[in-house]
Amino acid sequence: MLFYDSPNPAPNPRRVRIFAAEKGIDLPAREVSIPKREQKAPDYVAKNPRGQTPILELDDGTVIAESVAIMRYLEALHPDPPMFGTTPLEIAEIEMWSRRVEMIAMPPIAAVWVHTHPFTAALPGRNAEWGEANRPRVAEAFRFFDQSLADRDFLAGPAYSAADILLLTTADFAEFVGCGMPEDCENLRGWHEHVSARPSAKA
Ligand SMILES: N[C@@H](CCC(=O)N[C@@H](CS)C(=O)NCC(=O)O)C(=O)O
Repeated sequence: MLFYDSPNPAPNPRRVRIFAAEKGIDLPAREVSIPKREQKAPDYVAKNPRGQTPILELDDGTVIAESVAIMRYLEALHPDPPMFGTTPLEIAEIEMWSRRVEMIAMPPIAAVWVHTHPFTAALPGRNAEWGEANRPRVAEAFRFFDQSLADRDFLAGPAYSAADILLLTTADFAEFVGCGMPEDCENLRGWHEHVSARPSAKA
C-alpha cells in the first residue's frame, strides 16, 4: 500500500494523515509536489484522472482517490477506534456533519483560494471579484459551525470523529488562505484549540 501525499497546507491529504495517526496506522507514503505540478504528470494522472492528491495505491495496483474514500477504506481495515460511528445514529450524524463541512465551508474557501491567493495566480480563469465575493460566505459558514458547537465538544456528538478532522483541516487551510475563523466565533475557536491539541493534529 502506498499513500501519495502532499504536505501542508494541502488539506485533503492531511485529512488522511490525521485519520491514520488517530488509528495508529503507519502509511508508507510518497510525496507529490503540488507547486511543482507533479499531480498533473502523466504517470500520476494515469493513477488519478482528476490530477489531485491524495490517492492510496494498493499492492495489486488498485487506486483509491478521494480523501474520505481512503479514510473509509482504512476504517474498514482498522475499525478501532471508530471514526465514522458504529450505531446507525452515530453513522448518520458523522455523515451529516462531514457533508456540511464539504458543502457549506469548503466551496467558498476554495473560491477565495483559487481566485485571490498569490499561489494560484497562474491558474486560468481567475476572477478576483468572485473570490472576494466568497469571503462573507466563508465567515457565514464558520458562524454556522460556531453555533452548532455551542452545546458539545465535538462536531458530530460526544466523540472525536472524521467530521472533526474535516472541519479542522478546512479551518486550518482557510487560515492559510487568509479567510480563517472569525474572532468572535468562540465555540469554534475553543473546539479548534481542543482538537489541535491532539497529537494527530501535527500530521
Ligand atoms: N475531493 C478531493 C479533493 C482533492 C484535492 O482538491 N486535492 C488538492 C490538494 S488538497 C489538489 O490536488 N490540488 C491540486 C490540483 O487540483 O491541481 C479529495 O477529497 O481528495
